[in-house]
Amino acid sequence: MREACLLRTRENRSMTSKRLTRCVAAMAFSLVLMSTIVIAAEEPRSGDHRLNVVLITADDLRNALGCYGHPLVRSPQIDRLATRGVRFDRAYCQYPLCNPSRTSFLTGLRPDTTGVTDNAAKFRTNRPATVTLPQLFRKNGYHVARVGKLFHYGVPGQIGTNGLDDPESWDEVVNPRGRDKDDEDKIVSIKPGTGFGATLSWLAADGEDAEQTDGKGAEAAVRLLEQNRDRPFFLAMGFFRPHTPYVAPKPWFKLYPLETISLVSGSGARRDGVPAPALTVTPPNYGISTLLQQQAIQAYHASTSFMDAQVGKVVDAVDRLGLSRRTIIVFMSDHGYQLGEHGLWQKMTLFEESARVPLIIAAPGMKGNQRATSKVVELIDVYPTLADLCGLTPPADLDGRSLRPLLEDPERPWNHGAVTQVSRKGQSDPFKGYSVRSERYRYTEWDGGKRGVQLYDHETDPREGTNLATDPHHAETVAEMKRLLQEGTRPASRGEGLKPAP
Ligand SMILES: [Ca+2]
Repeated sequence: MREACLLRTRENRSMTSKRLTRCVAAMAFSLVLMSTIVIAAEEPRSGDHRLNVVLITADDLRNALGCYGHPLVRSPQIDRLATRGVRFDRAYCQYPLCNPSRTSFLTGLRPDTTGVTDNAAKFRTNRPATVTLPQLFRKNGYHVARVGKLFHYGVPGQIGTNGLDDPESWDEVVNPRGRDKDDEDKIVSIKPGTGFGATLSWLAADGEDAEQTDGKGAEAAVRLLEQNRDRPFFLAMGFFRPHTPYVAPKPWFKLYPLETISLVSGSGARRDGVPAPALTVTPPNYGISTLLQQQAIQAYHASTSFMDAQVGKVVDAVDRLGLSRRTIIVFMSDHGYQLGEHGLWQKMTLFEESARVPLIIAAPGMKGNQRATSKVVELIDVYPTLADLCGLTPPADLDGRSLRPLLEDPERPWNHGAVTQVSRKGQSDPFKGYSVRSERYRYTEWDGGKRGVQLYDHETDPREGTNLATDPHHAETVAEMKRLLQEGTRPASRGEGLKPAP
């Protein structure tokens, strides 16, 4: 009996040992298989080793993100992307409005070069032979796809349509349309009867993220990534949040209790010393109540966090599919946004909040990855940067420059300015405003200076509360910033480099 028991015990041990051996062998086989799959995914089927590109854009997103130091905003997905690439802390749009800005960064040309300075013009009318950023990749054999808003479409009116799209730029397009379109009758607006896109309006929506237009867009982008292609790809994913109306599913609003939202005060609220063309909202804050302003900011942040979660779905898919080692991921906005600074809201100003944009470039193997740079860059630099990183030759007349040197060394000297411009269309005498940013100063001229000049010292006055333009102590700085503005607005001068900026 005892022997039988021992025998069984030995048998059991033997069985256990055999099972263990088989189990270990199976695990080892699985690991080999998994690593083979990962390697297979990392290696392009075609043997074409050029890098892929995932270009993710947000709409009307200012630098109100966790990775840019915002005390309230929750943006864990974009923050995560920032920790693996280079975060640009002084990146600026060329025009704080959808169509002019998008046309500019997708062509690599300044608005004065494209001739597009409103939301109706088409760049091919003026420059039919333009090769856009995605088109350059098409011409070089990439599969080039767009999901959502890259070239301009009106929000919310043209959601789900091509809008002002450029068919020559893409092999494949997806125009997502979600329940946000069907819920428009529930939207709250501070100015009922006005288009939702042009005023402050919002909705804490019923339903799930995946039902929203941007949720459907993220899913479409993931599906495109999952199509294992035999050639490198360029995928542009254009989210349109947090553009007005600020619509996001209800749980995102709960992240921002109204009592935690403070309004702009102190130097950031000042309007004295500001030229009239700079003040786009009169009366200040549209004259609406503190509560309505808080609700608008709550909804803007909620829309941002919702959009951030959709960004995470796309980035997760790149990682899950084993594409990260050979895929560049860019995250950026088309322009910034005012949330009450100087009593101003939305866009079309030349203050810092409207001109500045988030920009993150995560390119495999860059020495500067996981760091930030305080050097001044422009959205027109994205086109030559992506061409450079992928070994493509861009058109010779681009207005921007490759940011590769900063991706390799975020601290290197980089004495360039960033120019942002707007048009003011009066009934009879339209004129322009130009603003240039150096690492320290912002300088703005309205109608060549005839209708006002602004100078702000960001070292001492980051809220742009004190206009120093007419202060004789700053005459030298004004002269230097004028020179920087002239350098920056001269067509196709950008490749030559500028003199050291102040
Ligand atoms: Ca926009």
